[in-house]
Amino acid sequence: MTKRLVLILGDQLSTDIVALREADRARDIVVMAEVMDEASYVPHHPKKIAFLFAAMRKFAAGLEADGWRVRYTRLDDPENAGSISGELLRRAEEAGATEVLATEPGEFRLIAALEDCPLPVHQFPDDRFLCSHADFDAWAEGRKELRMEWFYREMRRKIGLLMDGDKPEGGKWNYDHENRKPAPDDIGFGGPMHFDPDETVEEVLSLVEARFGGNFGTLRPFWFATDRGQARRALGHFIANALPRFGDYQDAMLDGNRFLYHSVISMYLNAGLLGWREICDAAEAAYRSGDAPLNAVEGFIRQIIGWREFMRGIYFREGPGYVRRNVLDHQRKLPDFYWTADTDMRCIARTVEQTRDEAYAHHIQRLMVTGNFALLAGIDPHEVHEWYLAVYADAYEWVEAPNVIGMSQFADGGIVGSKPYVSGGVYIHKMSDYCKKCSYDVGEKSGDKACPFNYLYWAFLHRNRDRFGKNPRMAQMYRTWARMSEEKRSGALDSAERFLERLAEGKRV
Ligand code: FAD
Ligand code: DLZ
Ligand code: SF4
Repeated sequence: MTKRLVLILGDQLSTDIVALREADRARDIVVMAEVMDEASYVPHHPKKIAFLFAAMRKFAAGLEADGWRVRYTRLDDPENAGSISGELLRRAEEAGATEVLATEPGEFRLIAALEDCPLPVHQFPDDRFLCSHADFDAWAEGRKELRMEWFYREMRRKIGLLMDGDKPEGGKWNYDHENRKPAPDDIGFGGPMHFDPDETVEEVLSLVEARFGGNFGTLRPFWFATDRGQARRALGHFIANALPRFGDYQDAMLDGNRFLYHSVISMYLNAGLLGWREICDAAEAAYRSGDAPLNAVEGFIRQIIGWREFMRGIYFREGPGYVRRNVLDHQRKLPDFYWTADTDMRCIARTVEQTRDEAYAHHIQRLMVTGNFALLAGIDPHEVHEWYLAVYADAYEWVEAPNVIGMSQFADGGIVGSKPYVSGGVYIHKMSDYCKKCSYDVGEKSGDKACPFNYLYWAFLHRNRDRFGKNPRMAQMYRTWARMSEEKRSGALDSAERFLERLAEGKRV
């Protein structure tokens, strides 16, 4: 009988993953490998690497306890071939195996590497998602515009989540008008559940410290869940303690609170420790039992069965060239302060600091602080993409790229969003308390003390007027710009030019 290898990647840590379902416990051999190729295609945050290696080791031990034969390669194994294909070849030779069962990876880079592997590799569609590639393509076919809201409604109907017969629960599909409140003075939630490192985690932390200590990011204290049991507890903690306020403060930011009412489960979900269904079921159950309001639960499940699935659909539909899109022709280098937090812009400094410490920032920090700045300043979107892919514990290209290239940088020309997510300082001021402690003045529109987001915003609109001037969703802003006095307009444009010159010269801003 043919001997086969079963490949399990670092973000495929689910016991019901298709490659395992297709395999035979009695004759096939599971291969898992910590390899330098995967650990260094971008300079990943040390917490991200430690999380994955620890979770991989525990998952492998679980499979062995379940009767699977597992060949697990640690990073420091002298025989380590350094790449996934190399490890497959080495293990195939060792075991006399002639083919490989795999679940399709979440990045084109690795899909291509498996296609090029000298062994035959069967890549099965990853069915841990609600929407398959074929279903997404069928939904997208013939539509002039792909909009998440329509896709989301389709997903709600498909699985009957938060439905009242064929109508949405409560009569409306979307309760966002009740959400998006500015940050409250205090947060009655102590943040995500922390887990003390056990022996496996400690061993991995020492390895990561030695091998990746120079990467951007603080490794310790390390508090992530690293197995399914812990991830389930982290989910339960969120549902019971934070979900009820999730909707209200979803878009808020606080200088002194890194997590607000966010779930901080994306790294567990994306690695396979949790599944979308159990998360959404738990949230819906909290609503049905009266423990969480509809605006919170609807807002939360929309992120998971709406945005997350939509982003994956876009990535696979658009293909490998997507990460190189740059329709606005932005060419500036990513400023050093994305790595050092060394900037007087308080909102950026605090977001980068927390990214460095936690490998986490919530959506609005990613979109309206670091993302917004990069777009306004005209940073090369590919550099922005590589930064996001490296620094967040939940980052894999299938979900990161549409968020960065599409939603945040508008580099895809409007596939993900119908208008660019740009704002001046006023939005950040409304949704956070960063501006209070900033050395820039959010109320000033030009000059050395003025908030850079303010004049960069007008300069962005001005230089892109041919592209966005006729966009009905931006008409109001162009009218405001047109109504400003000539003096105000040139003040903003001059300030933007001076700021961008200082940035290019590497001066502190
Ligand atoms: P919550 O706010 O509690 O939301 C619940 C869940 O919804 C998340 O865990 C996540 O699974 C899902 N979700 C929410 N928004 C999105 C979205 N836009 N796309 C996909 N899933 C979403 N998410 C990633 O998982 N990986 C990334 O690499 C990533 N990069 C991003 C880059 C940018 C520029 C932006 C604007 C967003 C990015 N996101 C990414 C989406 C979102 O910011 C994170 O999913 C979220 O911050 C994770 O924190 P949380 O678990 O506390 O989420
Ligand atoms: C992100 C990552 C890292 C840092 N290391 C490994 C690894 O050593 N071995 C592995 O199998 N997977 C790793 N991963 C996850 C892969 O990069 C991921 O499977 C692909 O990017 C596809 O999403
Ligand atoms: Fe950020 Fe401007 Fe507010 Fe400073 S004033 S925190 S730069 S938005």
